[in-house]
Amino acid sequence: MPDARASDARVPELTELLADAPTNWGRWGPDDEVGSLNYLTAAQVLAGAAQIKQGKVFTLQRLIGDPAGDPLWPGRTPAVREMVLDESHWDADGNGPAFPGGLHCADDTLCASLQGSTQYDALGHVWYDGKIWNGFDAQTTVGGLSKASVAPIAERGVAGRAVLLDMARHRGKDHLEPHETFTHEDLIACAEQQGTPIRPRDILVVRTNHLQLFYDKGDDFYQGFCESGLVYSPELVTWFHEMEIPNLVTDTMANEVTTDPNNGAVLVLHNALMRNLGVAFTEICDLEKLAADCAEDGAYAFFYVAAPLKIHEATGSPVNPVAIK
Ligand code: UVW
Repeated sequence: MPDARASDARVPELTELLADAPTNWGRWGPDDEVGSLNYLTAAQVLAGAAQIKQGKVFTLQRLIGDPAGDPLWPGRTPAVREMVLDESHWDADGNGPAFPGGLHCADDTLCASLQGSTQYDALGHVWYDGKIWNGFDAQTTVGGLSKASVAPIAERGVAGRAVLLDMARHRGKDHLEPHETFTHEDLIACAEQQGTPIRPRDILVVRTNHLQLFYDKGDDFYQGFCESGLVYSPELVTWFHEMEIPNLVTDTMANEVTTDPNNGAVLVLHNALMRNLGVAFTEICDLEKLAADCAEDGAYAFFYVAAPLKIHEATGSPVNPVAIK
């Protein structure tokens, strides 16, 4: 689990820390469940499609059930896929169904944490002070998210212009280190160094390659667990708000530094950006092939398309986002 702060200073409640933070509650009506994805208008879809110049396609999902391991937030368990029907059913025991014509087939099931793979978070996934996105009562999460589940995001789909922000290359590193943070100003500097400034309503796709440490270190990865990532400041939240960022996509489990080094609170940006502004979060992406290609051809903007699964009242859903250049 996230490590305690070295200092014994009091950790502020999110209600205090975010007391003056902006929200988009009510902006798209009292019933809205997709938040800042509303910024992805037809004009943004066309702006995204206009980035397609070479016909290159990159899928951004990590393999579920990877023999190398599935990177999971502490306390979550890996997906279990089980065969329920295969050729063995027609071997010695002869239990396979006898289809007219002699058809044989394979079937299986998947038992998986919906937050445990490359995923979209539902806007109702996190909260404080008894309210989730758009001011819905936190009681609406009991027994399933009757408000702001992942299903409305799945129903809508996500398509727009995206820009890759390769923070690892920008810092001259193979991967960012535990606890390592960056700000919106670092994102802007990274984009400028790459030659592709961030535009309003861009989907931000941020590469840290931090999870390389999961594959390199095994269980030691979880010692003093604190992922690298964006760190909260009021200025960062204002920048996301003014830039009307619809979707934050990263290659880490939580899209932000786990424990804020400035105040000791955990997952502050989940609340400031997702709960308050309605920014969609896409986590645990594999950005390695896309990033290598961007470094080679210098084209960091692309068409981004994703649709999580339509799962009733779910807190999140696996997804395989696609980047097209
Ligand atoms: C938690 O649920 C703690 O985080 P995430 O949204 O990163 O899965």
